[in-house]
Amino acid sequence: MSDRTNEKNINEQTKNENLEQFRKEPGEFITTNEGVKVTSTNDSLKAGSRGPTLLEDFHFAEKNAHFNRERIPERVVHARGVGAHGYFQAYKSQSELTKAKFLQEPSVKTPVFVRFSTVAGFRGSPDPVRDVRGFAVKFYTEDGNYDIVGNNIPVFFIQDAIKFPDLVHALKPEPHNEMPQASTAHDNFWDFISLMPESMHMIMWILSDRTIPRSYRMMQGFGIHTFRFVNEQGKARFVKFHWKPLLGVHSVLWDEMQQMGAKDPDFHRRDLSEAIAMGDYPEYELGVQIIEEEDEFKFDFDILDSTKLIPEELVPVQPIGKMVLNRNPDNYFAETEQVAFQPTNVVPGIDFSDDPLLQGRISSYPDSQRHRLGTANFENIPINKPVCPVNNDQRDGFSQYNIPTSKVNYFPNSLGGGCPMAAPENMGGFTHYMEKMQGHKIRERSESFSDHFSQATLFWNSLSVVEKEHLVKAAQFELGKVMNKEVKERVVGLFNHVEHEFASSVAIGLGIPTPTKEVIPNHGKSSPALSMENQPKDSIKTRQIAVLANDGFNSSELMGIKRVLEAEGAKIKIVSKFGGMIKSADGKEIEVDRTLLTTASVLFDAVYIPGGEKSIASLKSDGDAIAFVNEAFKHCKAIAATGEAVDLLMNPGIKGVNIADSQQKFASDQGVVTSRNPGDVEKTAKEFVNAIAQHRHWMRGQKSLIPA
Ligand code: HDE
Repeated sequence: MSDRTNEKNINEQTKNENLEQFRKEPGEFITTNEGVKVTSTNDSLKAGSRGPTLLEDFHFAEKNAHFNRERIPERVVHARGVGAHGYFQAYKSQSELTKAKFLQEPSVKTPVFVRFSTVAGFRGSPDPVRDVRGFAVKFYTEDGNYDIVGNNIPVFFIQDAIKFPDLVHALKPEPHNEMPQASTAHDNFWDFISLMPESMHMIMWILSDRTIPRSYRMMQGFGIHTFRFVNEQGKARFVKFHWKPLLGVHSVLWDEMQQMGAKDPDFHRRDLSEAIAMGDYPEYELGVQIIEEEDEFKFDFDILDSTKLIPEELVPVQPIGKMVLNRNPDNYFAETEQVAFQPTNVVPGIDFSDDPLLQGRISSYPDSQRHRLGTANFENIPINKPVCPVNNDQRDGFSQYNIPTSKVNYFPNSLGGGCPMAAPENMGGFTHYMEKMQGHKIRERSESFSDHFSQATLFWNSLSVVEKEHLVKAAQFELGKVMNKEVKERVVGLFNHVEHEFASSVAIGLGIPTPTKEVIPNHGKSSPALSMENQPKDSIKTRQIAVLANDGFNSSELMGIKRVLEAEGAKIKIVSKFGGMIKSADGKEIEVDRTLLTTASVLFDAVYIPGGEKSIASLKSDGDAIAFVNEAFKHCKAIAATGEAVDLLMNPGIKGVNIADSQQKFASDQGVVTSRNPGDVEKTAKEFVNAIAQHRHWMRGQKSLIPA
């Protein structure tokens, strides 16, 4: 197999080919790790068939010893994740801003590996939880690996890396009983937060719907810190990174997310890997906010403070390229678990800023990888291996499996012809940006980091009415799980510095005294780009639509609606009482994808019920089917019914939908589309498409009469 690591022309396939030499098909016979064929792996070697096992059984000993070592420490945070391969392509050369090679040539597809994750839960915890999501991207560039290790929220809890261990201790399950799992709704977390006013901006984001995303394919990513771009002429500018998903930014309801966690704990990783397997490749645009060095101090916050964002209205996000995820990993452990992301990984043209949170991360990640992967040679692991040559004299240590052939392992040397030698900048050597430094050695925070509330208020002001309602409820939930009353009161006290009305609403839900007066007057500013409601909603591509049907369904209605939805890129799943095939009234058969027992409405974006007397009669008397529709309604999803199915929606068991008037003119503005007329299928389908594209009909959520 050729060693691609010495090739210069990097393209989308380079990393894949580079991995190919490590892929391993199962051979014909079982062997030991040393390659000796094994006659049986069912019985250990014994003294007589009922006798004790013999020490001599090297196959048994090896098999067990390997098994005993199959776990490595999980990531201390972001333990639960899912990975995908893909490529990145720049829209045009960014040479004006940076000399980073992967941002120069639009025809080049730079291979990438991405890992999405939750933060708090252990490796086996459910995906659907309220949590920040990690959004880590490794670019395998011709100048070495470059990583953007970001989150789906543009700010962070703390300003200085030295507080990170405290933050993580507080947010993880409490140490005495290791509860609760994958949740911050507990005393320790909120106790810490109540004493950390700098976390208030991030807390507003955490309590918003951003932390309950519909899909990894439908959430933004942010580099958070301010970095530097440096061009060929040595000119530097500050830069912030943004990933924007082309499918839009969408979240679900908290009640729904909790149920999803029980019905399918793997929901988000399944959603990602199934989409990729079906050729629906997730795409994200990379955008940058550029700040000239001379503008460093022109904002009313410090651009080195990671608890602040730069509103897009002040500095627009310029799209510079697109990432496409088009291949699932072959093996979870080898790739997704062993991948080692490090903000430390920069390439010429990209550099750090003095953000004290970023500065701390630079040394922390490699240290974490050495521990987790058990060796300083973790870059040898195939998924971490750069696609360009790696040359240095750091040779020995656990699991070195390159074979350095030169006898010279020091620099400077003459015996090895001086190689490998230092690369001057014009030969691609990384030169740290010559930032001018001055200052006293001091443990102190800059005064410019001291406003902890203005941007928290900005975020609140930017949300829609429904988003605000969700946020208040989330705060009532999280703090409602806190046992200590003083902690609750302290947090609400901090909320009162963000927004008086918000703090008062939370207090009412908690049954604690409402703050008596406003502490800081609301500045009234907002940033529309922060609200998910203002994100485009124009497509139903890859949306999962449940079709509820039993024997006797109306085939022309079902097929008519299905055809239109599929033409728009939606995915249809037939959900029925039993598996196998169901037969329409006119004798046509269709295969059932899921039964009411094995799925739930929380795993879908919308529900369609075709008519057909017999099918509807059986659905009407099926509690699971009724609950399916009720739940979809409660979770504000688009619902369509044709023919006799309109009667199903009128069924007294179906709460909410039949709030509509007796003319069966259902609240179509609320995403319920109905038609009894067989000639209307095309029109109904189009209305349904529009209703699904809205993602959710949130206003419906205000009606709380649905028992589901
Ligand atoms: Fe991380 N973080 N972090 N973090 N982080 C880790 O690295 C750390 C921070 C983020 O899919 C760890 O490999 C410190 C901010 C992601 O593999 C560890 C500080 C942001 C991932 C670590 C931060 C992140 C990690 C755990 C404060 C968003 C998962 C094991 C200075 C910009 C990457 C590991 C993946 C993982 C340390 C703060 C994002 C311990 C010290 C801010 C997406 O090294």
